[in-house]
Amino acid sequence: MSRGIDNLMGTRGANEGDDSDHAAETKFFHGSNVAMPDAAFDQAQLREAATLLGIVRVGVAAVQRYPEMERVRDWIANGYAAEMAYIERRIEDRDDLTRILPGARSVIVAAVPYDTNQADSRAPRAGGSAWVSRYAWGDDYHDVVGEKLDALEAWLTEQAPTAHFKRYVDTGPVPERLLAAKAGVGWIGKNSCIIDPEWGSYLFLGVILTDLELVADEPITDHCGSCRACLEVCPTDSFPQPYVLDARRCISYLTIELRGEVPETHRAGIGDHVFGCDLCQEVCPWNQRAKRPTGADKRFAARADWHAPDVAELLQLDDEAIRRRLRHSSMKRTKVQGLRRNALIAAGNLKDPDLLPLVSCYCEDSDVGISSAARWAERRLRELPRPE
Ligand code: B12
Ligand code: SF4
Ligand code: SF4
Repeated sequence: MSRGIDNLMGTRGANEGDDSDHAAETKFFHGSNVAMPDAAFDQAQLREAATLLGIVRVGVAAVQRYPEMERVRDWIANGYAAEMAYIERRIEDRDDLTRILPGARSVIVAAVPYDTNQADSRAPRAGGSAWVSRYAWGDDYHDVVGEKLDALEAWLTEQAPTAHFKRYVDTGPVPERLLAAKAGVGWIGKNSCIIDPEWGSYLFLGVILTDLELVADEPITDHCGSCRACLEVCPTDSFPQPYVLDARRCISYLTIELRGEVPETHRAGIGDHVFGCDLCQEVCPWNQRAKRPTGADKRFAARADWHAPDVAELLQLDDEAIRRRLRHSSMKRTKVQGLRRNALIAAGNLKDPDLLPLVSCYCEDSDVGISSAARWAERRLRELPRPE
Protein backbone atom coordinates (compact mmCIF):
# COMPACT_ATOMS: atom_id res chain seq x y z
CA MET A 1 0.00 0.00 0.00
CA SER A 2 1.39 3.39 -0.85
CA ARG A 3 -0.25 6.70 -0.08
CA GLY A 4 1.27 10.13 -0.28
CA ILE A 5 0.60 13.75 0.40
CA ASP A 6 -2.87 13.81 -1.18
CA ASN A 7 -4.17 11.21 1.22
CA LEU A 8 -2.63 12.91 4.22
CA MET A 9 -4.23 16.17 3.19
CA GLY A 10 -7.57 14.44 2.72
CA THR A 11 -7.50 13.05 6.21
CA ARG A 12 -6.44 16.32 7.71
CA GLY A 13 -9.36 18.07 6.03
CA ALA A 14 -11.59 16.73 8.79
CA ASN A 15 -9.82 18.89 11.35
CA GLU A 16 -10.68 22.27 12.71
CA GLY A 17 -8.51 25.24 11.84
CA ASP A 18 -7.39 23.88 8.49
CA ASP A 19 -5.73 27.11 7.41
CA SER A 20 -2.29 25.84 6.47
CA ASP A 21 -0.35 26.73 3.36
CA HIS A 22 -0.80 23.88 0.92
CA ALA A 23 2.19 24.85 -1.17
CA ALA A 24 4.47 24.81 1.86
CA GLU A 25 3.23 21.38 2.90
CA THR A 26 3.76 19.94 -0.56
CA LYS A 27 7.30 21.31 -0.66
CA PHE A 28 8.00 19.71 2.70
CA PHE A 29 6.94 16.28 1.53
CA HIS A 30 9.13 16.40 -1.53
CA GLY A 31 12.07 17.77 0.43
CA SER A 32 15.39 16.01 0.94
CA ASN A 33 15.70 12.93 3.12
CA VAL A 34 18.36 12.86 5.81
CA ALA A 35 19.73 9.38 6.42
CA MET A 36 18.93 8.00 9.90
CA PRO A 37 20.09 4.70 11.31
CA ASP A 38 18.07 2.23 9.30
CA ALA A 39 15.26 4.70 8.50
CA ALA A 40 15.22 6.48 5.12
CA PHE A 41 13.68 9.64 6.48
CA ASP A 42 14.29 12.45 8.87
CA GLN A 43 12.20 12.07 12.00
CA ALA A 44 11.26 15.74 11.74
CA GLN A 45 9.37 14.68 8.63
CA LEU A 46 7.53 12.07 10.63
CA ARG A 47 6.36 14.82 12.96
CA GLU A 48 5.28 16.99 10.05
CA ALA A 49 3.37 14.11 8.47
CA ALA A 50 1.67 13.43 11.79
CA THR A 51 0.74 17.09 12.22
CA LEU A 52 -0.96 17.09 8.84
CA LEU A 53 -3.12 14.25 10.09
CA GLY A 54 -4.23 16.08 13.24
CA ILE A 55 -1.80 14.19 15.47
CA VAL A 56 -0.59 16.94 17.79
CA ARG A 57 2.21 15.02 19.49
CA VAL A 58 4.30 12.21 18.19
CA GLY A 59 7.22 10.60 19.94
CA VAL A 60 9.42 7.56 19.62
CA ALA A 61 10.39 5.03 22.30
CA ALA A 62 12.71 2.06 22.04
CA VAL A 63 11.15 -1.38 22.18
CA GLN A 64 12.62 -2.97 25.28
CA ARG A 65 11.48 -4.43 28.58
CA TYR A 66 10.76 -1.46 30.84
CA PRO A 67 11.09 -1.95 34.61
CA GLU A 68 7.88 0.12 35.07
CA MET A 69 5.92 -2.86 33.75
CA GLU A 70 6.31 -4.24 37.28
CA ARG A 71 3.82 -1.56 38.32
CA VAL A 72 1.26 -3.01 35.97
CA ARG A 73 1.90 -6.46 37.45
CA ASP A 74 1.54 -5.05 40.99
CA TRP A 75 -1.64 -3.31 39.91
CA ILE A 76 -3.12 -6.60 38.78
CA ALA A 77 -1.86 -8.44 41.87
CA ASN A 78 -3.63 -5.86 44.06
CA GLY A 79 -6.92 -6.62 42.32
CA TYR A 80 -7.12 -3.12 40.81
CA ALA A 81 -7.81 -4.50 37.32
CA ALA A 82 -11.22 -5.73 38.54
CA GLU A 83 -12.65 -8.11 35.95
CA MET A 84 -10.49 -6.84 33.05
CA ALA A 85 -8.76 -10.20 32.77
CA TYR A 86 -7.57 -9.36 29.26
CA ILE A 87 -4.79 -7.20 30.71
CA GLU A 88 -3.24 -10.07 32.64
CA ARG A 89 -3.92 -12.58 29.86
CA ARG A 90 -1.51 -10.79 27.55
CA ILE A 91 0.86 -9.30 30.11
CA GLU A 92 3.86 -11.04 28.50
CA ASP A 93 3.03 -9.41 25.15
CA ARG A 94 2.72 -6.01 26.85
CA ASP A 95 6.13 -6.54 28.40
CA ASP A 96 7.84 -7.86 25.28
CA LEU A 97 6.44 -6.18 22.18
CA THR A 98 8.58 -8.33 19.89
CA ARG A 99 6.05 -11.07 20.62
CA ILE A 100 3.46 -9.12 18.65
CA LEU A 101 5.79 -7.73 15.98
CA PRO A 102 8.87 -9.95 15.61
CA GLY A 103 12.00 -7.83 15.33
CA ALA A 104 10.22 -4.70 16.64
CA ARG A 105 12.78 -2.07 17.61
CA SER A 106 10.85 1.17 17.93
CA VAL A 107 7.40 2.35 18.79
CA ILE A 108 5.89 5.56 17.48
CA VAL A 109 3.33 7.02 19.88
CA ALA A 110 0.72 9.47 18.63
CA ALA A 111 -1.60 11.76 20.59
CA VAL A 112 -4.85 13.06 19.10
CA PRO A 113 -6.92 15.69 20.96
CA TYR A 114 -10.64 15.15 21.46
CA ASP A 115 -11.84 18.07 23.53
CA THR A 116 -14.33 20.18 21.60
CA ASN A 117 -14.45 22.93 24.19
CA GLN A 118 -17.79 22.35 25.82
CA ALA A 119 -18.64 22.88 29.47
CA ASP A 120 -17.50 20.44 32.15
CA SER A 121 -19.71 17.89 33.85
CA ARG A 122 -19.73 20.13 36.92
CA ALA A 123 -21.23 23.12 35.07
CA PRO A 124 -25.00 23.72 35.50
CA ARG A 125 -27.11 21.85 32.93
CA ALA A 126 -30.70 20.84 32.30
CA GLY A 127 -32.39 19.06 35.23
CA GLY A 128 -32.81 15.34 34.63
CA SER A 129 -29.78 15.12 32.36
CA ALA A 130 -27.07 12.50 32.68
CA TRP A 131 -23.36 12.73 31.84
CA VAL A 132 -21.50 10.95 29.07
CA SER A 133 -17.75 11.34 29.18
CA ARG A 134 -16.53 13.84 26.59
CA TYR A 135 -14.30 11.32 24.85
CA ALA A 136 -17.45 9.48 23.72
CA TRP A 137 -19.57 12.37 22.44
CA GLY A 138 -18.66 12.00 18.80
CA ASP A 139 -17.52 9.25 16.44
CA ASP A 140 -15.72 6.20 17.75
CA TYR A 141 -12.07 7.13 18.38
CA HIS A 142 -10.90 3.66 17.47
CA ASP A 143 -12.00 4.47 13.91
CA VAL A 144 -10.95 8.11 13.78
CA VAL A 145 -7.51 7.64 15.37
CA GLY A 146 -7.14 4.30 13.55
CA GLU A 147 -7.63 6.08 10.23
CA LYS A 148 -4.97 8.64 11.09
CA LEU A 149 -2.52 5.89 12.05
CA ASP A 150 -3.29 4.02 8.83
CA ALA A 151 -2.42 7.15 6.85
CA LEU A 152 0.76 7.65 8.87
CA GLU A 153 1.68 4.00 8.38
CA ALA A 154 1.14 4.38 4.63
CA TRP A 155 3.43 7.39 4.63
CA LEU A 156 6.05 5.44 6.60
CA THR A 157 5.76 2.56 4.17
CA GLU A 158 6.54 4.95 1.33
CA GLN A 159 9.66 6.12 3.14
CA ALA A 160 10.79 2.65 4.21
CA PRO A 161 9.14 0.06 1.93
CA THR A 162 10.87 -2.95 3.45
CA ALA A 163 10.03 -2.11 7.06
CA HIS A 164 7.18 -3.68 9.00
CA PHE A 165 4.53 -1.86 11.01
CA LYS A 166 1.70 -2.79 13.32
CA ARG A 167 -0.62 -0.22 14.77
CA TYR A 168 -2.95 -0.20 17.76
CA VAL A 169 -5.48 2.16 19.26
CA ASP A 170 -6.49 1.17 22.76
CA THR A 171 -7.43 -2.44 22.19
CA GLY A 172 -4.03 -4.05 21.62
CA PRO A 173 -1.78 -5.71 24.22
CA VAL A 174 0.29 -2.54 24.45
CA PRO A 175 0.98 -0.37 27.53
CA GLU A 176 0.09 2.84 25.75
CA ARG A 177 0.59 5.24 28.65
CA LEU A 178 3.95 3.83 29.62
CA LEU A 179 5.13 4.05 26.00
CA ALA A 180 3.72 7.58 25.64
CA ALA A 181 5.67 8.63 28.73
CA LYS A 182 8.85 6.97 27.44
CA ALA A 183 8.38 8.66 24.05
CA GLY A 184 8.06 12.11 25.67
CA VAL A 185 4.47 12.55 24.49
CA GLY A 186 3.47 13.60 28.02
CA TRP A 187 3.98 12.67 31.64
CA ILE A 188 1.80 10.28 33.64
CA GLY A 189 -0.20 12.45 36.04
CA LYS A 190 -1.36 11.49 39.52
CA ASN A 191 -4.73 10.68 37.92
CA SER A 192 -2.74 8.19 35.76
CA CYS A 193 -3.53 10.04 32.52
CA ILE A 194 -0.91 11.19 30.02
CA ILE A 195 -0.67 14.98 30.19
CA ASP A 196 0.89 17.19 27.57
CA PRO A 197 1.92 20.62 28.92
CA GLU A 198 0.26 22.36 25.98
CA TRP A 199 -2.72 20.15 25.19
CA GLY A 200 -3.60 18.81 28.62
CA SER A 201 -4.87 15.23 28.97
CA TYR A 202 -7.92 15.13 26.69
CA LEU A 203 -5.83 13.12 24.25
CA PHE A 204 -6.30 9.72 22.66
CA LEU A 205 -3.19 7.62 22.23
CA GLY A 206 -2.26 5.34 19.38
CA VAL A 207 0.93 3.42 18.65
CA ILE A 208 2.77 2.07 15.62
CA LEU A 209 5.29 -0.66 16.28
CA THR A 210 8.06 -1.02 13.74
CA ASP A 211 11.25 -2.96 13.11
CA LEU A 212 12.90 0.31 12.03
CA GLU A 213 15.57 1.63 14.34
CA LEU A 214 14.36 5.15 15.11
CA VAL A 215 15.92 7.68 17.45
CA ALA A 216 14.08 7.61 20.78
CA ASP A 217 12.80 10.84 22.32
CA GLU A 218 13.47 11.93 25.89
CA PRO A 219 10.71 11.58 28.50
CA ILE A 220 9.42 14.88 29.89
CA THR A 221 9.32 15.96 33.53
CA ASP A 222 6.34 15.25 35.79
CA HIS A 223 4.68 18.62 36.41
CA CYS A 224 2.10 17.51 38.99
CA GLY A 225 4.13 18.98 41.82
CA SER A 226 2.21 19.20 45.10
CA CYS A 227 -1.20 19.31 43.37
CA ARG A 228 -3.75 16.70 44.51
CA ALA A 229 -6.89 18.06 42.82
CA CYS A 230 -7.65 14.86 40.89
CA LEU A 231 -7.16 12.64 43.95
CA GLU A 232 -9.47 14.80 46.03
CA VAL A 233 -12.30 15.22 43.52
CA CYS A 234 -12.83 11.54 42.79
CA PRO A 235 -16.33 10.79 44.08
CA THR A 236 -15.64 7.09 44.54
CA ASP A 237 -12.23 7.38 46.18
CA SER A 238 -10.60 5.41 43.39
CA PHE A 239 -6.98 6.39 44.04
CA PRO A 240 -5.38 4.26 46.77
CA GLN A 241 -2.27 6.37 46.15
CA PRO A 242 -1.18 8.99 43.64
CA TYR A 243 -0.68 7.56 40.10
CA VAL A 244 -2.57 4.35 40.96
CA LEU A 245 -6.21 3.83 40.09
CA ASP A 246 -8.36 1.08 41.58
CA ALA A 247 -10.62 0.25 38.65
CA ARG A 248 -13.06 -1.61 40.92
CA ARG A 249 -14.23 1.74 42.27
CA CYS A 250 -13.81 3.94 39.19
CA ILE A 251 -17.03 5.18 37.52
CA SER A 252 -15.42 4.75 34.15
CA TYR A 253 -14.92 1.03 34.82
CA LEU A 254 -18.30 0.56 36.48
CA THR A 255 -20.25 2.21 33.65
CA ILE A 256 -18.23 0.99 30.66
CA GLU A 257 -16.33 -2.20 31.32
CA LEU A 258 -18.31 -3.97 34.02
CA ARG A 259 -20.96 -6.35 32.70
CA GLY A 260 -24.03 -7.35 34.69
CA GLU A 261 -24.78 -5.98 38.13
CA VAL A 262 -23.03 -2.92 39.53
CA PRO A 263 -22.29 -3.64 43.22
CA GLU A 264 -24.86 -1.80 45.32
CA THR A 265 -22.19 -0.07 47.40
CA HIS A 266 -20.92 1.75 44.28
CA ARG A 267 -24.26 2.86 42.83
CA ALA A 268 -24.73 6.12 44.76
CA GLY A 269 -21.18 7.23 43.91
CA ILE A 270 -21.89 6.92 40.19
CA GLY A 271 -24.18 9.96 40.40
CA ASP A 272 -25.56 10.98 37.03
CA HIS A 273 -22.78 9.34 34.98
CA VAL A 274 -24.11 6.94 32.36
CA PHE A 275 -20.88 6.39 30.45
CA GLY A 276 -17.39 7.19 31.75
CA CYS A 277 -16.31 10.01 34.00
CA ASP A 278 -14.26 13.17 33.42
CA LEU A 279 -13.90 14.54 36.94
CA CYS A 280 -10.24 13.74 37.62
CA GLN A 281 -9.34 15.42 34.32
CA GLU A 282 -11.72 18.37 34.61
CA VAL A 283 -10.06 19.60 37.81
CA CYS A 284 -6.55 19.23 36.42
CA PRO A 285 -4.91 22.66 36.04
CA TRP A 286 -3.30 21.42 32.83
CA ASN A 287 -6.77 21.09 31.30
CA GLN A 288 -7.83 24.65 32.03
CA ARG A 289 -9.20 25.90 28.78
CA ALA A 290 -7.67 29.33 28.73
CA LYS A 291 -4.24 27.81 28.36
CA ARG A 292 -5.05 25.17 25.79
CA PRO A 293 -5.20 25.25 22.02
CA THR A 294 -8.25 23.84 20.21
CA GLY A 295 -8.03 21.53 17.25
CA ALA A 296 -9.99 18.36 17.86
CA ASP A 297 -11.12 16.47 14.77
CA LYS A 298 -14.64 17.55 13.86
CA ARG A 299 -15.74 13.94 14.08
CA PHE A 300 -15.33 14.22 17.86
CA ALA A 301 -17.92 17.01 18.05
CA ALA A 302 -20.73 16.21 20.46
CA ARG A 303 -23.73 14.44 18.98
CA ALA A 304 -26.98 15.84 20.34
CA ASP A 305 -27.94 12.30 21.45
CA TRP A 306 -25.00 11.92 23.78
CA HIS A 307 -24.20 15.35 25.14
CA ALA A 308 -25.92 15.42 28.56
CA PRO A 309 -28.73 13.04 27.50
CA ASP A 310 -32.06 13.18 29.31
CA VAL A 311 -32.43 10.18 31.64
CA ALA A 312 -36.22 9.91 31.20
CA GLU A 313 -35.74 9.87 27.43
CA LEU A 314 -33.03 7.21 27.65
CA LEU A 315 -35.35 5.01 29.70
CA GLN A 316 -38.05 5.28 27.06
CA LEU A 317 -35.88 4.19 24.14
CA ASP A 318 -36.36 0.64 22.90
CA ASP A 319 -33.40 -1.60 22.06
CA GLU A 320 -33.40 -0.69 18.39
CA ALA A 321 -33.48 3.07 19.07
CA ILE A 322 -30.52 2.74 21.47
CA ARG A 323 -28.63 0.60 18.97
CA ARG A 324 -29.18 3.24 16.29
CA ARG A 325 -27.75 5.93 18.56
CA LEU A 326 -24.76 3.75 19.42
CA ARG A 327 -23.74 3.28 15.80
CA HIS A 328 -20.20 4.55 15.07
CA SER A 329 -19.92 5.60 18.71
CA SER A 330 -17.39 4.28 21.23
CA MET A 331 -20.39 3.96 23.57
CA LYS A 332 -21.38 0.75 21.85
CA ARG A 333 -18.88 -0.97 24.18
CA THR A 334 -21.41 -0.87 27.00
CA LYS A 335 -24.18 -2.36 24.80
CA VAL A 336 -27.90 -1.67 25.14
CA GLN A 337 -28.16 -3.51 28.47
CA GLY A 338 -25.22 -1.70 30.04
CA LEU A 339 -26.48 1.71 29.02
CA ARG A 340 -29.98 1.02 30.31
CA ARG A 341 -28.56 -0.29 33.59
CA ASN A 342 -26.49 2.89 33.92
CA ALA A 343 -29.50 5.11 33.12
CA LEU A 344 -31.47 3.36 35.88
CA ILE A 345 -28.67 3.97 38.39
CA ALA A 346 -28.54 7.64 37.32
CA ALA A 347 -32.35 7.79 37.75
CA GLY A 348 -31.99 6.46 41.29
CA ASN A 349 -29.49 9.24 42.01
CA LEU A 350 -31.46 12.05 40.38
CA LYS A 351 -34.03 12.44 43.16
CA ASP A 352 -36.90 13.09 40.74
CA PRO A 353 -40.03 11.13 41.78
CA ASP A 354 -41.49 11.60 38.26
CA LEU A 355 -38.97 8.97 37.11
CA LEU A 356 -40.61 6.33 39.29
CA PRO A 357 -43.07 4.89 36.72
CA LEU A 358 -40.29 4.59 34.11
CA VAL A 359 -37.94 2.90 36.53
CA SER A 360 -40.61 0.45 37.71
CA CYS A 361 -41.06 -0.83 34.13
CA TYR A 362 -37.63 -2.52 34.39
CA CYS A 363 -37.96 -4.16 37.83
CA GLU A 364 -38.73 -7.55 36.31
CA ASP A 365 -36.33 -7.30 33.37
CA SER A 366 -34.67 -10.58 32.44
CA ASP A 367 -31.23 -8.90 32.54
CA VAL A 368 -30.13 -9.02 36.16
CA GLY A 369 -27.97 -5.89 35.86
CA ILE A 370 -31.05 -3.98 34.72
CA SER A 371 -33.64 -5.44 37.11
CA SER A 372 -31.37 -5.07 40.12
CA ALA A 373 -30.57 -1.42 39.23
CA ALA A 374 -34.28 -0.73 38.63
CA ARG A 375 -35.34 -2.13 42.00
CA TRP A 376 -32.61 -0.14 43.73
CA ALA A 377 -33.63 3.06 41.91
CA GLU A 378 -37.31 2.42 42.69
CA ARG A 379 -36.50 2.12 46.39
CA ARG A 380 -34.48 5.34 46.35
CA LEU A 381 -37.17 7.28 44.54
CA ARG A 382 -39.92 5.95 46.83
CA GLU A 383 -37.91 7.03 49.87
CA LEU A 384 -37.82 10.66 48.69
CA PRO A 385 -39.73 13.08 50.91
CA ARG A 386 -43.14 13.75 49.28
CA PRO A 387 -43.98 17.36 48.39
CA GLU A 388 -46.35 19.07 50.92
C1 B12 B 1 -7.85 -0.61 31.18
C2 B12 B 1 -8.02 0.83 30.77
C3 B12 B 1 -8.85 1.62 31.55
C4 B12 B 1 -9.38 1.17 32.91
C5 B12 B 1 -8.22 1.34 33.95
C6 B12 B 1 -7.56 2.72 33.87
C7 B12 B 1 -6.18 2.81 34.47
N1 B12 B 1 -5.87 3.96 35.02
O1 B12 B 1 -5.40 1.88 34.42
C8 B12 B 1 -10.58 2.13 33.10
C9 B12 B 1 -11.82 1.46 32.54
C10 B12 B 1 -10.86 2.56 34.54
C11 B12 B 1 -10.17 3.28 32.20
C12 B12 B 1 -10.64 4.56 32.36
C13 B12 B 1 -10.30 5.61 31.53
N2 B12 B 1 -9.61 5.53 30.38
CO1 B12 B 1 -8.71 3.92 29.78
N3 B12 B 1 -7.61 2.50 29.15
C14 B12 B 1 -7.38 1.33 29.63
C15 B12 B 1 -6.35 0.59 28.73
C16 B12 B 1 -7.11 -0.36 27.80
C17 B12 B 1 -5.26 -0.16 29.50
C18 B12 B 1 -4.66 0.65 30.66
C19 B12 B 1 -3.82 -0.20 31.57
O2 B12 B 1 -3.07 -1.05 31.14
N4 B12 B 1 -3.95 0.05 32.89
C20 B12 B 1 -3.17 -0.61 33.89
C21 B12 B 1 -2.26 0.42 34.53
C22 B12 B 1 -1.49 -0.07 35.73
O3 B12 B 1 -1.36 0.72 33.51
P1 B12 B 1 -0.99 2.21 33.10
O4 B12 B 1 -2.17 3.11 33.19
O5 B12 B 1 -0.23 2.19 31.85
O6 B12 B 1 -0.06 2.45 34.38
C23 B12 B 1 0.86 3.44 34.45
C24 B12 B 1 0.53 4.44 35.57
O7 B12 B 1 -0.67 4.08 36.24
C25 B12 B 1 1.75 4.44 36.39
N5 B12 B 1 1.73 3.73 37.68
C26 B12 B 1 1.09 2.62 38.03
N6 B12 B 1 1.41 2.29 39.27
C27 B12 B 1 2.27 3.22 39.71
C28 B12 B 1 2.90 3.36 40.95
C29 B12 B 1 3.74 4.45 41.13
C30 B12 B 1 4.42 4.58 42.43
C31 B12 B 1 3.94 5.41 40.09
C32 B12 B 1 4.80 6.59 40.28
C33 B12 B 1 3.28 5.24 38.85
C34 B12 B 1 2.46 4.15 38.70
O8 B12 B 1 2.77 3.77 35.66
C35 B12 B 1 2.12 2.72 34.93
C36 B12 B 1 3.03 2.17 33.89
O9 B12 B 1 3.64 3.21 33.20
C37 B12 B 1 -5.71 1.81 27.95
C38 B12 B 1 -5.25 1.49 26.52
C39 B12 B 1 -3.94 0.73 26.51
N7 B12 B 1 -3.88 -0.29 25.68
O10 B12 B 1 -3.01 1.04 27.21
C40 B12 B 1 -6.85 2.86 27.97
C41 B12 B 1 -6.46 4.33 28.14
C42 B12 B 1 -5.43 4.40 29.24
N8 B12 B 1 -7.70 4.95 28.61
C43 B12 B 1 -7.89 6.15 28.17
C44 B12 B 1 -8.95 6.99 28.55
C45 B12 B 1 -9.23 8.20 27.67
C46 B12 B 1 -9.70 6.71 29.70
C47 B12 B 1 -10.70 7.63 30.41
C48 B12 B 1 -10.30 9.11 30.41
C49 B12 B 1 -12.10 7.46 29.80
C50 B12 B 1 -13.20 8.17 30.55
N9 B12 B 1 -13.31 9.48 30.44
O11 B12 B 1 -13.98 7.55 31.23
C51 B12 B 1 -10.69 7.04 31.84
C52 B12 B 1 -9.59 7.68 32.69
C53 B12 B 1 -9.59 7.19 34.09
C54 B12 B 1 -8.20 7.38 34.72
N10 B12 B 1 -8.06 8.34 35.60
O12 B12 B 1 -7.27 6.63 34.35
C55 B12 B 1 -6.75 6.59 27.27
C56 B12 B 1 -5.83 7.52 28.08
C57 B12 B 1 -5.29 8.71 27.32
C58 B12 B 1 -4.45 9.57 28.21
N11 B12 B 1 -4.39 10.87 27.90
O13 B12 B 1 -3.83 9.10 29.16
C59 B12 B 1 -6.09 5.19 26.88
C60 B12 B 1 -4.59 5.25 26.64
C61 B12 B 1 -6.84 4.72 25.61
C62 B12 B 1 -6.37 5.45 24.35
N12 B12 B 1 -5.82 4.75 23.40
O14 B12 B 1 -6.47 6.64 24.22
N13 B12 B 1 -9.28 2.88 31.25
S1 SF4 C 1 -12.67 8.73 36.15
FE1 SF4 C 1 -14.00 9.53 37.81
S2 SF4 C 1 -14.33 7.80 39.19
FE2 SF4 C 1 -12.59 7.25 37.86
S3 SF4 C 1 -10.79 7.91 39.02
FE3 SF4 C 1 -11.36 9.66 37.74
S4 SF4 C 1 -12.73 10.90 39.04
FE4 SF4 C 1 -12.58 8.88 39.98
S1 SF4 D 1 -4.96 17.38 38.89
FE1 SF4 D 1 -2.95 17.95 39.71
S2 SF4 D 1 -2.10 16.04 40.55
FE2 SF4 D 1 -3.83 15.48 39.24
S3 SF4 D 1 -2.92 15.02 37.24
FE3 SF4 D 1 -3.51 17.19 37.19
S4 SF4 D 1 -1.67 18.31 37.90
FE4 SF4 D 1 -1.37 16.15 38.44
